[in-house]
Amino acid sequence: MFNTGFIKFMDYNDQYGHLTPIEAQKDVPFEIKRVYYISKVNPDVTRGYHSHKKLHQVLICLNGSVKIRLKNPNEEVVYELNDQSVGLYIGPMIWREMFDFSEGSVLLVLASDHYDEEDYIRNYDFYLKDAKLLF
Ligand code: T46
Repeated sequence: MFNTGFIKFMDYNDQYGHLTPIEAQKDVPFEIKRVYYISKVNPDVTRGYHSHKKLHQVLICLNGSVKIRLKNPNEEVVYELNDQSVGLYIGPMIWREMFDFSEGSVLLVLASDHYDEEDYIRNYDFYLKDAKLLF
C-alpha cells in the first residue's frame, strides 16, 4: 500500500539470544523523536481508529503478535506483526487499527515527532474527505 511498507532489521542471533539495532535515518527513514509501547491489551480490544496528518511511524511487535488494519480511500489491508526484527512503516494520511493482541504482546512504536493531538484525524468521514484529495 502506498506510504506504507515493511522494514527488515538486522537480527544478531547467537547462543546468547537476539539483538536488533535500529538507527534513526539509517534503519528507519526519519529522525526518531519519540518512542512508546503498547502492552497488556485485552484480545477483544481494537485500538487506533485514526490517521496522522504528518507523522511517520514504525511499528514493531517485540513479543507475541498483533494485527494491523491499514486503510486509504481505495484500499484496505491487514498485516500480522509477530517478528521483533520486522517493522511496519506507516506514513502520513493512512488510517490504522490495531487488534488481535496476543497475550503478552508488546507493540513498540518509533515516531518522527513529539506527541501532538492536532496531528490526529480521529473521525473516519473527515479522514476520507481529506485523503480522497491525495489518493
Ligand atoms: C498510533 C498508534 C499505533 C500521549 O500522551 N503521548 C503519546 O505519545 C501517545 C502515543 C499517546 N498519548 C496519550 C493520548 C491518549 O490519552 O495516550 C492515550 C492513548 O492514546 P491513543 O488512544 O491515541 O492510543 P492508540 O493505541 O489508539 O494509538 C497509538 C498512537 O496514539 C497513534 O499515534 O499511530 O498507537
